[in-house]
Amino acid sequence: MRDVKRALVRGIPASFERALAEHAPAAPIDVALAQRQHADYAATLREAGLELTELASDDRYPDCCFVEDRAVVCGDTGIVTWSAAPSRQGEEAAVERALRAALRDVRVMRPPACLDGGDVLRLGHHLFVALTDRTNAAGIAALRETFEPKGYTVHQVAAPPGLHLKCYCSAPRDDLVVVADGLVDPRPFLEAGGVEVVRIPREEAYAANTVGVDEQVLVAEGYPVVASMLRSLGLEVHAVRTSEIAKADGSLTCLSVLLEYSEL
Ligand code: CIR
Repeated sequence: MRDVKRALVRGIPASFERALAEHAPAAPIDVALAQRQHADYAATLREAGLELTELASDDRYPDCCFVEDRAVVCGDTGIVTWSAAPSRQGEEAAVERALRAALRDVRVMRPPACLDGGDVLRLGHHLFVALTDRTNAAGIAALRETFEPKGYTVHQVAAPPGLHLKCYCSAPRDDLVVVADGLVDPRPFLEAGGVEVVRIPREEAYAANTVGVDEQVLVAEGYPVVASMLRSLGLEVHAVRTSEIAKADGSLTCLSVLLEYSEL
């Protein structure tokens, strides 16, 4: 048995211009550019040392590339989640198949429970989850039922200012949380113990959403203060272009599910 570090990703569909967005973007989504940005993201994960499982995109689901929302995985256990957004219901089937091929224990959330993985921040054996328009109390209960018997603690935190909890915070390592100053209260994370909080300036809030792979971190391109703060912590920074992803309210964590487990 060996530890496998793998990421599940799913390509950008041709229908991506119809992806959900809280505000219509000033310029329409350039789908071909979004696909190139996604390919660069996947290549960066590979460069950082991850193996990838790449699911085919599905034009019936304009948001299917935001695969993070459809599963929460800890160790050899995963829960496939149900979306509160009708246009995203159905994305979960392909994610469930991929998880069943990879994990020992796969649960499936059923409506009325709903949850987006973007609302769950993991720090080691602590899972922080927010109640949002996409995550309800039954979804949080399903998260608890799945992971608490496996030694994880689920903490409910305050509702975030954006669509998801991780719009303005992320945990690139188990001992490090990046939060946008004034937008996310870091106290619950600190209470978990053994955690350092990096407060980034509000002007660069979008870049609080990072993906960490060991001592490397993916950061949205164009946020120099965040990049330099993370470099000064000794992390190797990879800047990733996200202009088209951002038009659909997406950022970096949304585009993958990270898997770390022992092979079956
Ligand atoms: C949505 O509204 O569901 C997508 N357009 C964006 C999802 C972003 N996901 C994430 O931050 N985890």
